[in-house]
Amino acid sequence: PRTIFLKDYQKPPFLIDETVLHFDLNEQGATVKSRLSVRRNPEAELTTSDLTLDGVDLELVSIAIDGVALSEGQYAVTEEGLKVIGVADTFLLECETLIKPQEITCLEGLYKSSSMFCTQCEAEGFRRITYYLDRPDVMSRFTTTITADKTLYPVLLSNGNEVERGDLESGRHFVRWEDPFRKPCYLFALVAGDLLNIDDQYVTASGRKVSLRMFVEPQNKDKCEHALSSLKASMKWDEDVYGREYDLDIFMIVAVDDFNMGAMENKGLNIFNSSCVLAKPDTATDSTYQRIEAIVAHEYFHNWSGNRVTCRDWFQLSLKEGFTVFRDAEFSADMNSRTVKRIEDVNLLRTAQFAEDSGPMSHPVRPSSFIEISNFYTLTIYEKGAEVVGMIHRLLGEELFRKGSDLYFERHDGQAVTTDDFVQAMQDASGKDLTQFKRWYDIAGTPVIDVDYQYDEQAQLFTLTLSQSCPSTEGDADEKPFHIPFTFALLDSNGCNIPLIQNDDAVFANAPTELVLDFVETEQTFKFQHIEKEPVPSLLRGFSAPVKVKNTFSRDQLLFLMMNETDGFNRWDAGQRLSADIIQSIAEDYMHGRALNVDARLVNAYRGLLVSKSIDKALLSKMLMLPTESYLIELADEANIEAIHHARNLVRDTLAEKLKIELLRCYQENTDVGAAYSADFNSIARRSLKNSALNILLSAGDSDALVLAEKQFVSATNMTDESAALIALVNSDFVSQRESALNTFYAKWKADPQVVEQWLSIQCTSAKSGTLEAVKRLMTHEAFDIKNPNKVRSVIGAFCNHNLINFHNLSGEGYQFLADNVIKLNKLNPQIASRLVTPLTRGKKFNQERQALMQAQLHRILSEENLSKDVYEVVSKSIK
Ligand code: B3K
Ligand code: ZN
Repeated sequence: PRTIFLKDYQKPPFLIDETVLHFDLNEQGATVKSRLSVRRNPEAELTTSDLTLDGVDLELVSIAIDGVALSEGQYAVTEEGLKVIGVADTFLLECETLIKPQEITCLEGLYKSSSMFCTQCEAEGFRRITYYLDRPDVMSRFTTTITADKTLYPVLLSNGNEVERGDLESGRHFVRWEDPFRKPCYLFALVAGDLLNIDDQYVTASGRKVSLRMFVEPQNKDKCEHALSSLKASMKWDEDVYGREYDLDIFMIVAVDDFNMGAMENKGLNIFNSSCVLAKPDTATDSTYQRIEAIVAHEYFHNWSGNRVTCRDWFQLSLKEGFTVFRDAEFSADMNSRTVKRIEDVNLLRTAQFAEDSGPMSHPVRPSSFIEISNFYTLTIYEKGAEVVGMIHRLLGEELFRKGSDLYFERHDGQAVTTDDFVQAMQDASGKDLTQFKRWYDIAGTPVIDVDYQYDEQAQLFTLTLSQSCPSTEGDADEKPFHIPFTFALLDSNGCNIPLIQNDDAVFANAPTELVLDFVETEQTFKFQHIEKEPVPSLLRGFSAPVKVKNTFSRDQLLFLMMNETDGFNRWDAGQRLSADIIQSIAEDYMHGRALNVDARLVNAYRGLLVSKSIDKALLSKMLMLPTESYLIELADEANIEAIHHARNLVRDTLAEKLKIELLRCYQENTDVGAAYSADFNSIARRSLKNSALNILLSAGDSDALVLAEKQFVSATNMTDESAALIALVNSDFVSQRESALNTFYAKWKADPQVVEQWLSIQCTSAKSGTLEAVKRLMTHEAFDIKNPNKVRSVIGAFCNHNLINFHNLSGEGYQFLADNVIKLNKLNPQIASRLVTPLTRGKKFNQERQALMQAQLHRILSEENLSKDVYEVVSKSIK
């Protein structure tokens, strides 16, 4: 396989002004006719007499230029596409190709998902539909006509506005769509099926009426309300916060069961994975409600950040993804608890993105090379990319950031641009020099910050010294520092913020109590004057940069921060650091066969939280959760999974035993009987609190909790409570109760794929039951289908990523199981196979023995014949 480099980028030699497509959909296959108005690109660096188009798995039926069929010798068909030899400066190219949507299992291009046709073109799927310049910097106006059997496919959709429809012979019909906006082909979409539409409307700020239309299979018609209300909220928010209005008369959302990722922002026709858009209270959990709100917003926001202004090439992917994740995170923060949203995002970043950043596939936010672009839809591009935009936001402040985004959209509307263009607009609008900041886009790896501080009582001076390093640039002579916004405060012994005076000129009364420090040197000192008593520093508030801060706090300081910190994120983080520190020392003792004790200070701190009348419930619901095993592994140099698992469980069981009364009270106080379901963040927090309390108690084998869980399981009126009770039972030692609950649940919900996915993953993530045998048995269950990515994720993905104690079993069977399935999926769906392989590439965190077992499986995969580019890239880069 060939590596593609950013440095080799060249402008397209040809442009396509108009794209006219005609689809004939049939049960045997589909015929695609294209009419492309091609012209030589006057700006191209390279002039060539031949036109080379991309095309994969296409059967060419006919080809003509300006109405004249080409003869042999005038064109050549290759594995990768089509070459038309010796073309003029402008011409009309007509092609007819035959494709087989029914046979596509990779879910790219035009494929069938149950009884409907749908498409997925990003990144390079359009070349599986017809011959084309399949690159984002070729933007064209699309007109699409679809013909199909009218009974089987009454609904025929594509991008833009419907302009014509009519009946044809032999029970067929057609619909024609015109998209007035030029777009790259990765934003093309087509859907055909027997679907119901649920309609709504939105009036834009300037008074234009937009029809909102959701298309679903008939059985899902009562699962659309939440997505539609999230959509309207997103449309309003983008007007209020970014001044961006929607630009077509109709916005459509389609739900599809077989989909490789969450959703796709095709112009005017977003296609969603059913699990990321369909919800009603009795089938979807709170976290699904919130995920849907975030993804609907994300795809909608792409209409500006991605579609109106798109990427020049796929190395710039984070231009649209990082920015759009930043936008959807801000939206969710505004709709819900800002602190909780930040906690969830940072948790993901610190466990999964940090692991990626130090793993074999580590890459910068703007990668400089790839083999398969599908492998780069990563946490680094998305989440770290969003952090990088968030840092610009922090450095510029709300107002200048908005000026910057206005300039960016205005300057580049209708263009395909780079991350440099984005930063330039931010710099030009704000006057803030972002030259050094750009390093965040180019360097992989997570910077580490060492914090040192001193208090001089006599001089009333507090001195903070920060130093930074980045593992990926170690030993690099040109190593330059990052520009890091470091949000900082000082707390007095009552937990109050102290005014921060950096030089004597500052007017005392107006001194800020929180500062975003511009940390730009390798080592840099900041001084704060008139500090009367020794303070406790509050570091990297709100996680103001995606870095690791070396822990400098004692347990007592962490306890103080856990109870008094005024920054909600840091307060939660202090609790996480304290719990992690305690779990780590228990794990050490466990490994050395010493007696195990849980530091009583942690129990007392939890008691304090549980009885506190003042703490915000949303924050408390997060503070009650111990650091995950994945995070504890990420914190370790060499992780001993048995010790971590054992130590964490011991802490949890101790809390259950010592705080039984408080936990039961928490359960009761947060249980509503007979109240209607609401997905507002306060109700969500209360359900989360109650269910955490139940889970802690039942995991420790408490029999009162068993009674509560069984009662909740049968009487729950929403899926959050029903599945939480099931999870608690499944993770308990009450074997007969757990089996009966699982059977009852399946019998009740087997017709609902979204609920069945939950049923599968609850079993596969149970540390108790999650033996590999149970997982393998589930793969032969009627509910499982290896061709459906959601089922694969719920079973294989859930087990390998979230059942660590069983996956990492020293027999090596977990690793072998994963490799077997990667090999199987490599043929069916390379994108899913390559994503699944990740846990096998994380060997670095484990001892030699486990590393050797993982490497053996990677070698086994690599020796497979016909390995896809996707799997090849990940596995070959992971082999030592
Ligand atoms: N842009 C799509 C992701 C496409 C993934 C292609 N392998 C969804 C999103 O980020 O909004
Ligand atoms: Zn996106």
